[in-house]
Amino acid sequence: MTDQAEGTWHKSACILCENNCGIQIRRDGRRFAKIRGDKDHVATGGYTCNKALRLDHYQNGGTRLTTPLRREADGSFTAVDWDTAMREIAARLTAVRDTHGGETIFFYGGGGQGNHLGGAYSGALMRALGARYRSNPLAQEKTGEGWVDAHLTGGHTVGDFEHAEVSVFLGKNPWQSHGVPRARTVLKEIAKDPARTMIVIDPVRTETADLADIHLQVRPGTDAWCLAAILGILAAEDLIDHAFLDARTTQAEQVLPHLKQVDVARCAEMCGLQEDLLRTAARRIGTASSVSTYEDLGVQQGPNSTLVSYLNKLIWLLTGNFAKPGAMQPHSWIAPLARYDTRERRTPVTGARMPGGLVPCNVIAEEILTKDPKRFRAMIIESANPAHSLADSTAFRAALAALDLVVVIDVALTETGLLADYVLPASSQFEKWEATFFTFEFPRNTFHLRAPVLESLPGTLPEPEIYARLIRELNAVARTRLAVLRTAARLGRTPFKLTFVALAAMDKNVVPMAPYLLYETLGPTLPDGARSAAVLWALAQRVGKDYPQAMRRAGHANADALFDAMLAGRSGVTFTLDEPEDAWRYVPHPGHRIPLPIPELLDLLDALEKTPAVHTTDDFPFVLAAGQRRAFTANAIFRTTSWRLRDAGGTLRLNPQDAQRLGLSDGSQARITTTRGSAQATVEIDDRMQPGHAALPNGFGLDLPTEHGTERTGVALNTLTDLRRRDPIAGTPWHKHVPANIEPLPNHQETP
Ligand SMILES: Nc1nc2c(c(=O)[nH]1)N[C@H]1C(S)=C(S)[C@@H](COP(=O)(O)OP(=O)(O)OC[C@H]3O[C@@H](n4cnc5c(=O)[nH]c(N)nc54)[C@H](O)[C@@H]3O)O[C@H]1N2
Ligand SMILES: Nc1nc2c(c(=O)[nH]1)N[C@H]1C(S)=C(S)[C@@H](COP(=O)(O)OP(=O)(O)OC[C@H]3O[C@@H](n4cnc5c(=O)[nH]c(N)nc54)[C@H](O)[C@@H]3O)O[C@H]1N2
Ligand code: SF4
Ligand SMILES: [Mo]
Repeated sequence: MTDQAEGTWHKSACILCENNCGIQIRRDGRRFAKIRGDKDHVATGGYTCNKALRLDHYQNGGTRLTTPLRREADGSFTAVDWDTAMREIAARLTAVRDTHGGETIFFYGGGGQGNHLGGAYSGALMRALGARYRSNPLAQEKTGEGWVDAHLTGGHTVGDFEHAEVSVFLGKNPWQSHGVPRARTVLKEIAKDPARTMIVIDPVRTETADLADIHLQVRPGTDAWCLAAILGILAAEDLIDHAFLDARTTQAEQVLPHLKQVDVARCAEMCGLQEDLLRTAARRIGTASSVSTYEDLGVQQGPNSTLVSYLNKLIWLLTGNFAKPGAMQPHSWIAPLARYDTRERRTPVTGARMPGGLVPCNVIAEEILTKDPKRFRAMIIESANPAHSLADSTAFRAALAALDLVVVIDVALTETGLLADYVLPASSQFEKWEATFFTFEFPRNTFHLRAPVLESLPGTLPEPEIYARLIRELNAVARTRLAVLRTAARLGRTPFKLTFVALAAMDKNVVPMAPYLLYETLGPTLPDGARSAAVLWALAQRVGKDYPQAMRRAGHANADALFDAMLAGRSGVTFTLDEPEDAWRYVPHPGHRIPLPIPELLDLLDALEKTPAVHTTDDFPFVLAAGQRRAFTANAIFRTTSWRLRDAGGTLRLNPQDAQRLGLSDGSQARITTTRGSAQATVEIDDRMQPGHAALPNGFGLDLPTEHGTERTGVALNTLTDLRRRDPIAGTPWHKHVPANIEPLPNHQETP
């Protein structure tokens, strides 16, 4: 990164959503002068959306931290040096462990949309402390789906939308939120091909719905009835792939009777759709040569979410849409984002289920705000802003205040950092080696290790170094152990591997501490300062063990060759190449068959007739979708407002009828009130919304520093949400279904 490098294009990736499109950056000093797609990128081939071009606002937005901060008794922050911060934090964590037990130290985060490499080292710190509980944002969106997947196919699946004859988007707006790689290109291709059909299930006529052949514009929160109706029609009209069920699944006979009982007409009425339209959609799905579906926040953050995931998956399973081109596919992983285990772990205080081994985000505050001696006492938070992003900020903030110690690791001083005892400044995602584990592709699965684009901002450190320093302070690993591995690493990869395997056989701490051990021993031998990539060596070994043939087909003779390819591949590498039949090998159940019944969820399906579909009241008559993805939202990754070229304030979108009734017009101010709080927003009249439904964007309402204190633009959504509104199984929040009242602000009231 000398001056010579200024005129060159640096390869990296966008960090704003899970697609992590490959980009190239041209610098002017530390500024990102130009950004364009990387045509060589193995997964995205040059594609980007409008947001990647704004990444300079992340890198140089002006709110970066450059020194560790310590909270003093009077509540103020003092800048402290790294050695002091590390020594004091280690001492305070040790005190919590010695007094209350290591399991009262709780870890949250470990990565956002663009950075998972640092988080890969957090497990070693947890091990060193005896910490056992963790969570991250997946536990407020994807854990219900993961729980269902674990029962059915045994793991995560993705749709093959590039080839599917029928594509179904369920509570998902890929035009804006992506998730489907190269989403806009893929959606346009589907729309213009008369042989292919797009079905969108969404109460809002979204940009994706504009391209759809069939838009099932359900009433908000009634997807369970909509999907039950589709399954009822498939069963009644026998649009079921019996050959697939016989050969590839078990116990279908325990599921089908439940579906035959569904009262389709009543379900249609409940979700506000014409029965005929539901029949058209069901028949299209039931007769297609291939179907892929994508369920996302519109259903995962609403009522009956785990049931809806199950019904969604039954639709493609009963029609045989698994493990063939254009249909749903399992896939390999570089590292699984969560591990689902049928032995259910429970949280220590409230006994909540922990799908994926994660504490549901909505119970964290309840696990802390109690007198129970097993309550969490300390929290380490990395790459997340839970005081802003978790339901019920008021409760979560009270929980943070009740802890003995809160440590936040972030690039900026966030809403969560402001409540911490220590804030540790991380180098940005363009200043260090970085990667994500969003490796969801089949048959060609790819991984991208990014090299730094510029030097670390002085005073900041990459997360792997922060974790390593804390572990050194804790004296968690014997020096002799490190010395043996260091010597082996100097001798070469083969001696290193043999030594590592021998140590692991001797000492059960070696595997859990592996990221740290690798960082300290193999790390310094890696080229270009890629010490943080050391953990990938262990992940490559696992790829070689779990998917040996697929790895070799992708061109890697062995795990070490794959590791070297990851280190060298600036536009990413294909790490596994599967064949369609390999899909079945990913199904871990006996005979690689998919067991179809989930009794608990079949009970909920049967009970739908008596399940309330309306959660609004006279006091709170609107359904507020608190967190719509829009053209200029990107979680809370940018901490500037100027990155947005439109919708600078984050409008409240309302149907014209509602607006007229309330005397609101475009640009007027409205007050939004819920059981938990109230906020003010600018109204945007939008006939894409249905009456009674309102939407606010996510990612607004940050408290940004100004010359005179802080300033908040737009609504901090979770001042409005209630942590008790959550899924009974996965504990996931109802962000998309918040009963609310909306009224004009008196001083802005206009005559209708
Ligand atoms: N531009 C942008 N892209 C992003 C992000 C971002 O902040 N901005 N964030 C990223 C992240 S972290 C995620 S998880 C994804 C989320 O991506 P999405 O899930 O696609 O995003 P949302 O807009 O939250 O919700 C999707 C749709 O659900 C609909 N919906 C609301 N209520 C209901 C309902 O009751 N039933 C049904 N069927 N649909 C309903 C909404 O109208 C919306 O169109 O986006 C990622 N991509
Ligand atoms: N009401 C409501 N709430 C929601 C949602 C909603 O739709 N409605 N959406 C939910 C969803 S799906 C998600 S995924 C979450 C997201 O919410 P969070 O998990 O809190 O994550 P982000 O907003 O993506 O912010 C990530 C943090 O990482 C920091 N960061 C960026 N780069 C680095 C780095 O290199 N190192 C470190 N240490 N930190 C870094 C950023 O400054 C930021 O503070 O929000 C959830 N909350
Ligand atoms: S935000 Fe846009 S450019 Fe960035 S990764 Fe997602 S789709 Fe790609
Ligand atoms: Mo998310």
